[in-house]
Amino acid sequence: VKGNIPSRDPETAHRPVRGATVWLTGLSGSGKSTLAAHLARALRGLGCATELLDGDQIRAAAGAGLGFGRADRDTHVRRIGARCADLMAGQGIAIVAAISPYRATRDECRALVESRGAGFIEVAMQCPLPVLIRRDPKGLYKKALAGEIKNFTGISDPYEPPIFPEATVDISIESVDSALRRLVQIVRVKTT
Ligand code: ADX
Repeated sequence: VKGNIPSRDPETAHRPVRGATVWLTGLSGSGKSTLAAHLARALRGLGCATELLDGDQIRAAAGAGLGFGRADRDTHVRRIGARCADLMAGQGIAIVAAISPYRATRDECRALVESRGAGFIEVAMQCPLPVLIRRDPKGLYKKALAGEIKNFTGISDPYEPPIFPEATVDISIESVDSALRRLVQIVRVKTT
């Protein structure tokens, strides 16, 4: 990302004076990817240079290298954090959608991004587990509960929620549009 693409409308143009990372963390199916994609589109519309980093897609693109044990998840999450930090040099906005289950590893990423003078907006995606199990669009919870997938986050592997997230979103009680509006506002505040 090289600088920001200015919007043509000065009323809506939002040129960040510093970068920010919006880090969506939460269980599989909690709405991270959907909200991240909407947020990326909204911020680009406001003239912000925005990069979307989706854990699922990065894993697929990087090949079959990393699994779901703690060490591999940490390596994966640290790589994402390093990419975010790089993007902060150009006042970019990085949007991350990754389970990123370990608090200490997320905090490392926060420290790295903040050390570049950029903002870190941790968003706790907090859909209740029974709702995730009922919806289960990929059928993964069913398999995990049957023991067919080992180390599945929230079922047979830990998830450590943020203690002081900048925002909390529960898509079982809030529309994507409403959450999106809140997040855009937080990004505005954190980048000016
Ligand atoms: S992270 O824990 O390393 O941050 P990431 O967000 O990149 O996870 O990828 C999670 C996705 O991988 C889930 O949405 C799900 O589709 C898939 N997946 C496959 N196995 C597991 C597992 N054991 N635990 C969690 N997610 C899994």
